Amino acid sequence: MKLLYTPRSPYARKVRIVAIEKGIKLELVNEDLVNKSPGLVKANPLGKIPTLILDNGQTIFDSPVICEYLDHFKPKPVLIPQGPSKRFAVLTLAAAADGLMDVTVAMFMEKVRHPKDFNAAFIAANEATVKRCFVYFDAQAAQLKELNIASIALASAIGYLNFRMPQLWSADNCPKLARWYEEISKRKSMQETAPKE
Ligand SMILES: N[C@@H](CCC(=O)N[C@@H](CS)C(=O)NCC(=O)O)C(=O)O
Repeated sequence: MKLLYTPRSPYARKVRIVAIEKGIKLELVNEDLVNKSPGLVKANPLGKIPTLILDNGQTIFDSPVICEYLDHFKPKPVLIPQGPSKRFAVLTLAAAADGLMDVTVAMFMEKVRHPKDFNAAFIAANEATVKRCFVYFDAQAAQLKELNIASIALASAIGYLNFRMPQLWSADNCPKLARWYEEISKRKSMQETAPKE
């Protein structure tokens, strides 16, 4: 299985952590997102990473679908619970973590595109969302103790925020979340996938 990715992407990091935790070997293909390769746009018309290419040529995207595929491909350890009440609680937390990635990427891209005259109201609204997310996740810290798709997605999202905008990460309003993040960051799968340019 080939994973088209970049070493910076929090979405791809989530997939890589899932694969490592399950002992699934992925062939990593580092993509250029400015000059997209024919292989990437052929596999995924959106030209986005992560995109998974199976050995039979079938392609799978986006990151939640790839994670679901990997959980199906190698069921142990279970990272997406089956029982409905737990499943939808975990998937909702994972969706919030994916949303935190979206907000952080959007702010970063706004500042890359307009370094001198970025939209300050847009940045302020998104920073407020980040702060609300910290409070939301702090209140759910007990749910994050289990390793599953929600804890993996959130660790990837906070890792990306720390990589791009470390000034926004503060334990002040989310002490339980900060302690949890420190602990999960010690995992081998987290250390092997730390974002880099
Ligand atoms: N919802 C998608 C988001 C993926 C995404 O936005 N990836 C970014 C890189 S972090 C990308 O491919 N950007 C290139 C582009 O949009 O042209 C997922 O979860 O996989």
